[in-house]
Amino acid sequence: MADKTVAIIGNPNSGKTALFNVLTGLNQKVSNYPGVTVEQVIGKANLGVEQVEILDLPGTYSLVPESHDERIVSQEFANWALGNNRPDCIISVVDSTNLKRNLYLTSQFLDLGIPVIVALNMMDLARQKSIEIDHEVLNQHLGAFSVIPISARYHEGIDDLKSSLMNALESTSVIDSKLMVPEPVRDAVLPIQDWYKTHFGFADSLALSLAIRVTTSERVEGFESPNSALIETARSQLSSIGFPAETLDATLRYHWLDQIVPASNIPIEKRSRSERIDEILTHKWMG
Ligand SMILES: Nc1nc2c(ncn2[C@@H]2O[C@H](COP(=O)(O)OP(=O)(O)OP(=O)(O)O)[C@@H](O)[C@H]2O)c(=O)[nH]1
Ligand SMILES: [Mg+2]
Repeated sequence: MADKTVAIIGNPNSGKTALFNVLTGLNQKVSNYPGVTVEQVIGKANLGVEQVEILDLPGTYSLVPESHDERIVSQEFANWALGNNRPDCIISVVDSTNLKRNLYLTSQFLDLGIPVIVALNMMDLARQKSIEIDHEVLNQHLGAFSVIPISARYHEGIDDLKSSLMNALESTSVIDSKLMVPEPVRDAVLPIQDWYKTHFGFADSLALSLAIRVTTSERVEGFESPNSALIETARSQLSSIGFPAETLDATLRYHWLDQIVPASNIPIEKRSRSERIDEILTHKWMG
């Protein structure tokens, strides 16, 4: 049987390569500045009985590329959407101390219909900053395959991540995006969503995601786009209801994340006594 493939994606400097090294036993360069990984790197990991191919990708904040290494990621997004080299699972590595910003890219990958495991990385730093995330509550809203707190640097949560990965690789459940899109916006982009569905045979979520992106940017990296008249009609319909098309994708995704990220924060008074003591100790002596 062919190897299964797992792709690691995320913002620059979120710890993707650190996790890749933990999973594969390789020693790719890890460093504390963005843009360290500039090509994709492949390694193998042993997950119980299975050998899995792991792909480490350059970091990016968005799918609108501003550099060569960012273009690699947006090109892969397009390839995977079109069914080329589609990974069996995506691990989205996020910096837990900067959750909302990091989940923006995650949310775009959630629309592909591939199981996504969100690795809440840098939990060691989050603890020091008294950031507590209820990962189960977060995932009820996010709709990923799972959300697993880890620290790639200190090898925390890696067993949980691996066992979730094994489950994801066996999973056949259908994944639907939970992104909140107001009805008038849905109506405005519906003809474009339909175009993506008939043209490429895409599922609803992916077609909607691309319709939103193409209406925002007028062009989506790696895909043929619908004709400009169709896009122009959607844009003027949006502006007539007060939605600026130029920022549509970011506005919708950040609005959604603004609702769901605070809902997953555990307020300090709700934490257990031992957690609170832990925090005091961390503050006082570990700084
Ligand atoms: N404290 C802490 N630091 C981490 C953790 N994971 C990674 N780092 C550090 O974060 C920095 C970035 O790690 P990389 O693995 O190079 O990040 P990357 O996402 O591959 O970065 P790019 O390839 O540039 O996109 C390094 O200094 C790592 O040591 C973690 O769990 N905790
Ligand atoms: Mg890297």
